[in-house]
Amino acid sequence: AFLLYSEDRTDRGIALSLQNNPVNREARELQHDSNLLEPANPFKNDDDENPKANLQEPRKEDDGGVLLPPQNLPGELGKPVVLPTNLSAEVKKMVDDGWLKNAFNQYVSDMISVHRSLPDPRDEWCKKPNRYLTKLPATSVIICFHNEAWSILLRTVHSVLDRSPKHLIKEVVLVDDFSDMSHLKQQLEDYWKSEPRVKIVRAKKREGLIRARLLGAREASGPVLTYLDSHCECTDGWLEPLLDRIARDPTTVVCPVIDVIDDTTLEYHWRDSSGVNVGGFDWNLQFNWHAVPDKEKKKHENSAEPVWSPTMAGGLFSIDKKFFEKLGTYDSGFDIWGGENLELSFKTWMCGGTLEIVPCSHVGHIFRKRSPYKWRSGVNVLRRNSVRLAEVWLDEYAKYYYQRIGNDKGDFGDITARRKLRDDLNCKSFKWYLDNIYPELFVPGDAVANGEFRNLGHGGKTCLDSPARKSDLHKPAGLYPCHRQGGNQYWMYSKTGEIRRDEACLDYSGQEVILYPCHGSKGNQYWEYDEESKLLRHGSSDKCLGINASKTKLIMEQCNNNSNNQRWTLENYDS
Ligand code: UD2
Ligand code: MN
Repeated sequence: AFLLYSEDRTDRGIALSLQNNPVNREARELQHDSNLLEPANPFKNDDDENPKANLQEPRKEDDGGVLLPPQNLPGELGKPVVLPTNLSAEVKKMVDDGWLKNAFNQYVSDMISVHRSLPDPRDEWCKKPNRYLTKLPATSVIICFHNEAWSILLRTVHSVLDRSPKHLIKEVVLVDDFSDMSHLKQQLEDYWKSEPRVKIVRAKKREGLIRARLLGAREASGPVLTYLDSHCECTDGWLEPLLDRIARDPTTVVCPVIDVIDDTTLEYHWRDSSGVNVGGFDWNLQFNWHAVPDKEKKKHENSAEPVWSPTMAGGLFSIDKKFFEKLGTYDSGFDIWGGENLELSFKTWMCGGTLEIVPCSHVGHIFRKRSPYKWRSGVNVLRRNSVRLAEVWLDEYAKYYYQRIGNDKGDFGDITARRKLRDDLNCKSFKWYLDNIYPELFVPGDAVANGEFRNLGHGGKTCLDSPARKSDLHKPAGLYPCHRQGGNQYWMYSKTGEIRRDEACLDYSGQEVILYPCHGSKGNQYWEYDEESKLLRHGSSDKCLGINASKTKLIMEQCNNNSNNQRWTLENYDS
């Protein structure tokens, strides 16, 4: 739940049309089917071991069961693998094809051992004797995949088996969400034939990750469920600190720190516990990361201790199976991707549990910049999931999400069973959750105005417009013809004089009018709105906000009561 994947992103459109091109399909299948096409080793040196050999079978173990990968192989110790720039046309095509299919560098992954070594990112605090209970519950590890790359999927599973105490892994359940890549069929079964702990479950139709996870849960026999994405790597000692929290209190839901595996080089990046983040969300119902709030920091002596988190990212967590069932698992009406992480987060807190990030546990994940697989056509899946979430869990706060989507809820299906679940569990209100678990969140109801901010100059059809994503911070805020659909034109005017959306505030320091992280100390982010004159006067410069004649740019000018291009209407203004 990191990126807002829109289903009609042009880059994905291109990817799909290329994939459907018979020539590409053939090349792809050749590669998957039989590994007939050896990826030519771009570092080719006749003495080198063929990198593809690493993918075929597990490495030999010495007597102590310790894996001994030669340190000079690509990617060992989580080091980056950088392809040379002078690739042959044939190799370049394979590299491009890998990107197209997976949205990460599959070619590089194929060069790296599926048992590669990783750095140990743990704080010394984590390794203290008796840090964890000696008797821990075993877990079923559930990994769902839809058309995952071979080497990435195997590395995920091997990292679990290689780096967990044997008795703590009840089984690894691989749930195939109706993939059509041929390497995920018989070849996958054959590969795990001699590993009784790995079970493969197949969905009979494309279910999406949420129902696929539920399918996995039904097959799981361990008292604890641990979910991972299919492109992860677990580091040393990742499991015990998670299970320890659940052993102490089965209503605790725990997430490891999610380290970044670089999508291009597969480098394993990690930070020490002082850089731990917790999860939040915005009123688009999108997940985001935050520094640990001071109030939470004060509760701990060491930064490696588990911290409370308002939400989870979604993919990587452990939960007591009975508690998961008590909470009604996931809403099985959620399709394909998204929203389920907030559903589980909200109900964990609201229905008597605790959600934690455990800094002693590190698992890497490849964050992709686009979604490589097909979604459903004709419905906005993510919106539908989010509306179901809002209808069931957000109470009177649901309207703030609806404002962001132009109040267009669409067909969200039947939610009576989910509402009943919430009633039966006697869960606390969303207001309680916001007041107690996520007081840092800016609530639009505290704003004096919310909706479109329309300029009355040059025809009066221009609105303040900007995506205001993290990547837009520090950049000029934009303008666009008003469209009345919320989204990038949904703004709030706060009681303290900010013009903001989520964490982004309109800010002027003498140059351009930009978006900047809200700092709450007025100054360059202070705007005084006068309902009579409709001027927005800026605090520190005493100038007024206007637009240029071509309606393309925000400008700051000497305030002028008679100038329509400095006049604004703020929707739902209520002083
Ligand atoms: C994040 C989560 C992911 C999930 C998602 C939706 C992390 C690291 N990742 O996005 O787990 O919670 O947010 O909120 O927290 N898959 C299927 N069937 C599908 C689509 C996906 O089985 O129809 C699998 C996919 O192969 C992968 C997992 O579900 O293993 C998550 O999908 P993703 O990697 O595209 O999601 P991600 O990491 O962007
Ligand atoms: Mn993922």
